[in-house]
Amino acid sequence: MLIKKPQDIKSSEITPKEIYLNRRQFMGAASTAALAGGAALAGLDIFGMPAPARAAQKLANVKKSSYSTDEKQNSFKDITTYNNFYELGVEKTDPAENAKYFTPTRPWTVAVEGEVKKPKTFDIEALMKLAPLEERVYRLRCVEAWSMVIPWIGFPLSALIKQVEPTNNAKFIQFVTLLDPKRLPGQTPGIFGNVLDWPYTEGLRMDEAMHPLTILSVGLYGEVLPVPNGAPIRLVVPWKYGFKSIKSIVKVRFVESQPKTAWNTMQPQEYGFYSNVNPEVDHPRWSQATERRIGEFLRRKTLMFNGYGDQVASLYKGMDLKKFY
Ligand SMILES: Nc1nc2c(c(=O)[nH]1)N[C@H]1C(S)=C(S)[C@@H](COP(=O)(O)O)O[C@H]1N2
Ligand SMILES: [Mo]
Repeated sequence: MLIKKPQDIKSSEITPKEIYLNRRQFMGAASTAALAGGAALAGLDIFGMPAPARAAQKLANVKKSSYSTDEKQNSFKDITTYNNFYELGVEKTDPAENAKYFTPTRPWTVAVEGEVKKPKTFDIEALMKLAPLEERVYRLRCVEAWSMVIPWIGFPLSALIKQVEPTNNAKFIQFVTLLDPKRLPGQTPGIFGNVLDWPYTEGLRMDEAMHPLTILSVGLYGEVLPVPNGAPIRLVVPWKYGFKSIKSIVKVRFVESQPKTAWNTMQPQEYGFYSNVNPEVDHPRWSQATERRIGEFLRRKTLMFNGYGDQVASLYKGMDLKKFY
């Protein structure tokens, strides 16, 4: 019997067959989208300038954070060309290749609504001034058993939460990615067999959302957030599997009961709501005991809560983490 090592698992085996998209179909949808949108064909970048003329947009006044790891950081190239962003294709290199269809990502707004006293739609530029921007060098552990170290730039999600004043009924927060099949061709009906229920959604319990490690990221490596990483704003929750860290957010909804999330809706027995990194709870189809750090040869042991246990274990005291995976 052939026993596959985790590094040999192809994304086509991890991804349910139904959503493993046909590249030709995707490209067909993408070029239709480009014709409709025009921007990609015109070669415009995120700020509407011709792409070749643009120097990377640097973010000023970014302070260092004591929450950062001093582990070796992955390269900008690794971080921006090895991605999961199914709206732009399922192969790791697809989001970088197809970023042009989603460009420009400004203007952009995020609607904050639901169980809050002060619902408000924030412009991306206002969000970036809500709190001092910090560099947070975090480990990211994907459920596919690989990991990276990424120097995010962002601010605590708690800063946004405080602005809108949640009511006593707010127990969870749901996050929603932009739905726009013209710019995110992976959302084109039929292409993914409609298995992932677009738009991509994720959720956190209120105490997880308020935790100081939880950030909204608007940049990395000193620059505005690249498209493959979820421009212009995405969630980062470092002790949970990567899929919790939802990209290109347009809606933040405060709710009373545990919200629907995209992966949990598709495969509840494989992707729980909590999705805490836990080497003791294997994915039904592969082990979570070890991981491959992108750029390294030897595998490492996966750490409980991705190594953030000292900071977050208390959030789950008394919970059976085999049941609430
Ligand atoms: N909207 C959206 N968000 C998403 C995904 C996606 O497909 N769509 N993939 C998730 C997964 S599986 C991972 S591992 C991380 C990857 O983040 P990165 O590409 O910035 O490393 O994004 C998460 N956020
Ligand atoms: Mo992932």
